[in-house]
Amino acid sequence: MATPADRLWKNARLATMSGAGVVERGAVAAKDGRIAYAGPEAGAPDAAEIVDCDGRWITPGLIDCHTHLIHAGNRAREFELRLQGATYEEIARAGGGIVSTMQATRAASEAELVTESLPRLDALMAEGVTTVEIKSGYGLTLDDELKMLRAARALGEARGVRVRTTFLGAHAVPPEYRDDPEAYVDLICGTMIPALGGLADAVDAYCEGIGFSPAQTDRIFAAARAHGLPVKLHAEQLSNSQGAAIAARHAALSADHLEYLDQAGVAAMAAAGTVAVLLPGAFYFMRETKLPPVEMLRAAGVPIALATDCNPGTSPLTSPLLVMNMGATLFRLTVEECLAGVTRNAARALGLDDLGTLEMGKACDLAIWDIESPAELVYRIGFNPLHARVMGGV
Ligand code: DI6
Ligand code: FE
Repeated sequence: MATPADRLWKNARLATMSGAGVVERGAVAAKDGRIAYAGPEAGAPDAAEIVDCDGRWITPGLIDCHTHLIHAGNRAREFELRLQGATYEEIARAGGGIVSTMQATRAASEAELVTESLPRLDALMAEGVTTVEIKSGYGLTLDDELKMLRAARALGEARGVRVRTTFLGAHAVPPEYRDDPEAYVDLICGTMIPALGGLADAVDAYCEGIGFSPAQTDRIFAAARAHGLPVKLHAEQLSNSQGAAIAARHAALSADHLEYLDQAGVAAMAAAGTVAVLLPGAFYFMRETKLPPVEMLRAAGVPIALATDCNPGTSPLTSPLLVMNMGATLFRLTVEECLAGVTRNAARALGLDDLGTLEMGKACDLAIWDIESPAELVYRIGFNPLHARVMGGV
């Protein structure tokens, strides 16, 4: 018999999210932080410590693959203005929107950003999140962007959660460059990206009428790739700018939002292996009516992920369970698709192939649930059946 595992969770039902599907009466074993076994209990190894799950379900720890978790202040006032009829674009063009959060974020210290953002991280973790992507993009100067990225890393250390950071200097043109956006793109490409020095795991851009043009996005992505960084894109959210095709051309990990994505964009993503990250919280909060082309994505075999897009302007949302419910209710995704969206496909959207399924060799990040079937995770609204969360086998 091989050396015993460190810990064994037995008497569980497994949603492996791998080819193995569901395992009734299953067990998961951890050794040195990795999954040493996931399968029928009958074949499980010995372990130093045994946890009886009393028939509960185990899924991979949830992964929120698109957030703007780090920011200062909130935009409740802007929300009220929108309730009175103002549009998101009008507010942005009048100096509100992303720029108002930028001002608050520039004024905050790194420690203040951590303190303000921790309750949002705690809300995600309370629903089983073990990995979270966090973008910069509310600093828009080199120093303030680096401050955000350091705060994101510090947040992960404070809670022992896996954090992947994304540099989103191309979130908005800051006011000081309003008359010369190209000069700001030069700054991103020539100064900011070269200075990231390991603080960012990927580069993102907001390709939109009120953001950056396809040509500017292309330039930013070329600079990112030249520095060895993978890219992701906010694409086709408010209009079709053909951003997904640019993302695909740069072998993007993901293109996100995608309500206005067309067949050519879908085909480009399929060919490049780019994940479609759908963000139903933003769709809901913006009262969008144009649905992302789910049927086309399915037909082309593009993997679909789901994320909170937690941000103060368009998706002040910190519940991956509600995201799954919205994915099903608003976008008509199946239960299996919703679960894959916050596990296996979310891992892919971050380029993390050692997470997202219950398979030997993957990191032992688990969520253990008080439910009778996985559909309950998607079906309920505002109810949290998490029993326990396991990070790296602990
Ligand atoms: N993600 C974003 O980055 C923007 N919209 C979205 O869905 C805007 C975020 C903001 O308004 O602060
Ligand atoms: Fe976003």
